[in-house]
Amino acid sequence: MVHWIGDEKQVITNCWAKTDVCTVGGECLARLLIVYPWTQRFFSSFGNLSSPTAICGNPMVKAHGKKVLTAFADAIKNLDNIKATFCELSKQHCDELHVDPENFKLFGYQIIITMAGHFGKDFTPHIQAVFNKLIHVVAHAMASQYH
Ligand code: HEG
Repeated sequence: MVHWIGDEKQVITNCWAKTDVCTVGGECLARLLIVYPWTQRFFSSFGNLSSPTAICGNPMVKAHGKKVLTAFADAIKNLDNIKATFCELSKQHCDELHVDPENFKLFGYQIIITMAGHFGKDFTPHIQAVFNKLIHVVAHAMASQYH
């Protein structure tokens, strides 16, 4: 189980309270699809992903990014129970969606980059370190039911 130390839980909840899941979610998924174009293969039903402009303006990308970040928000509400929180989603991503678990980390990095952009200098190295820990815990939980 993950050990949260010092002010880590506080840092996460404070920062998340100022995060607009809708905007940040869309930007994270768009960045994933642009920076790591091979991830587009999972979203062939999402319509036009032919250029960065198309991806950023695609309403299905925005909606799905919001959905993923909303699931992330569930992790933040259950910081001591992240593995159990993602048990079913992990099974689904393994058995039905066949998403390589490496992609969970790549998505997490986009969360950090997007938050850094939104918060600017308020996104201190300490806050970045705490979120880096969180995204690795989530990626680990999302991979926990793979076989
Ligand atoms: Mg996944 C569906 C969460 C990373 C590809 N993802 C979903 C759903 C949730 C979710 C909540 C909806 C499930 C449902 O409606 O039953 N995803 C989730 C989390 C994370 C993640 C919390 C990472 C940390 N997903 C992820 C990555 C990819 C991916 C990295 C691919 C590169 N997810 C994926 C696909 C679907 C979902 C293809 C189905 C989309 C659809 O058909 O609507």
